Amino acid sequence: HPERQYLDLMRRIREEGSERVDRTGIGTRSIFGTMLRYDLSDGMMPLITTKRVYWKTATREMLWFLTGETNIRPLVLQGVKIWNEWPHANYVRQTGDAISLGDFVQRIADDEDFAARWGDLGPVYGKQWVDWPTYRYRKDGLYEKGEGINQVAEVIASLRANPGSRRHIIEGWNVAELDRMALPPCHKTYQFHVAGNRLNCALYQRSCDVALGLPFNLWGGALLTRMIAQQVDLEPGEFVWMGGDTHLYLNHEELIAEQLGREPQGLPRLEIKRRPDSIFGYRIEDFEVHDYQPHPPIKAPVAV
Ligand code: UFP
Repeated sequence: HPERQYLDLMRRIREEGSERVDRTGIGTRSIFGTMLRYDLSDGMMPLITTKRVYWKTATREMLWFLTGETNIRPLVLQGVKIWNEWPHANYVRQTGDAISLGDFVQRIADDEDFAARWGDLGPVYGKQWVDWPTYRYRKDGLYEKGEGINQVAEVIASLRANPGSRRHIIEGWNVAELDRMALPPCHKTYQFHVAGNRLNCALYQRSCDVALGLPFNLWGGALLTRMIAQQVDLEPGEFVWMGGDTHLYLNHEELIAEQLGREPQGLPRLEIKRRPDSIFGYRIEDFEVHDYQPHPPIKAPVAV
């Protein structure tokens, strides 16, 4: 079963990973340099079955990236909570107001001005993917803002025009803007590769929370590959995931023990029910997952 790779990675980090003090102060066990490979043919997806993964939430996040949006408000209004901790922590730190996470999120939903001021994550994925900033240098040595680059649209154009290229890349790591991002991109580089009539994708993730983050990142990467394949009229090929610092948080032990005691079940498949005119035209209703009967969800705290 393809999910064995994920469980084996989890087990290996738990047994062989070196213990490290990390930015969050929680501590991790970590291995540097890891790889997982998934065949995406026949609709197959790297959707974890040993716990329920909220694939619709991850899909909404991916569609939100593609809009170029970096404010959490559109996610909040759809009930997607995954980015809430960061703006909340920032708000509490900057204002000293000890508002609860729940009340903060409610205010983001109710108050548009408040959301504009406190709900933005800075120039994270969406901004870099579809509107990477450029600068035009003038004769006087100063520079002015140029037109933003839509990397996603450009990769689609290059896959169509020049499939054999080795330069089909979407990059999130904008060095000049890292200091303004709530979280520097984790899934930072996507490279696409055409082999015959198939589209392969490699994702490089610099930092990976294997228990909570990776199930989402695997789904997201494979989903992006499926959408792009559909747009450029190729069959989905292989999805290769590569991790830099690949870790388990020390406070995830209960989740890990529970999950490693479970058996993968079934081969979930993704059906995309419509082919929009562009990569930016997908809606949540376009996606349906078949044969997904996962084990129950497992809750664990996210490290902020
Ligand atoms: N993380 C993921 N996947 C993501 C995401 C975050 O695994 O998509 F946004 C985890 C990795 C790490 C933390 O545990 O969040 C980011 O912290 P740092 O920037 O210090 O690597």
